[in-house]
Amino acid sequence: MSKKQIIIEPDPILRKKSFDLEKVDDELRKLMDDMLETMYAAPGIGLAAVQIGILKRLIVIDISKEENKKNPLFLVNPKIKYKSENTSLYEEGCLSLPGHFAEIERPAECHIDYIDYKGKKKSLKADGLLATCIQHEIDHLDGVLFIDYLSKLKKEMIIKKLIKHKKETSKIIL
Ligand code: K2U
Ligand code: ZN
Repeated sequence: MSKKQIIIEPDPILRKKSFDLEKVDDELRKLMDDMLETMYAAPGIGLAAVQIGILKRLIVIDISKEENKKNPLFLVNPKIKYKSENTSLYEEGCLSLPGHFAEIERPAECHIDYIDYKGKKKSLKADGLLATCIQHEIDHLDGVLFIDYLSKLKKEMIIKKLIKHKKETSKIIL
């Protein structure tokens, strides 16, 4: 397994739509393993393939808090089939927007169809943080970031700060 570089906003690839996968094979499972290792190391509770520069509709999630009770979810070609009317508020962050957090309102419950790590068709009903995380990650597959739900002013302020962050970190000579 290997950790991958996470792409930081602003970057045009984060605004592109990802493509469905044709099949789940060992090569894809290796990519899912690498994404999971990258996510745990960040650390994060979710990661979409586009965040490591791969335009495939592929997500890994693990909202378990305990270090020794990992419970990863591998979502291939996830499709939202239902979103509840009632909503919930969570403070969201994103590994592609380091250091920025905001309260985002989303449907409190969602149902998805997807293909799992072994290539089997599955369905999942999610609420709470899992529902929020699934919607956050599927947004990534459509080129949408959580800052898109903020006011123009707040979004532009965050992007300006990220441009400065990228300039400063790109100067660090290892
Ligand atoms: O897309 C990402 O970078 C994954 C986010 C997942 C997330 C989605 C919704 C709400 C919170 C997080 C990262 O894991 S950001 C790191 C993080 C972890 C736990 C709570 C908040 C932020
Ligand atoms: Zn994100």
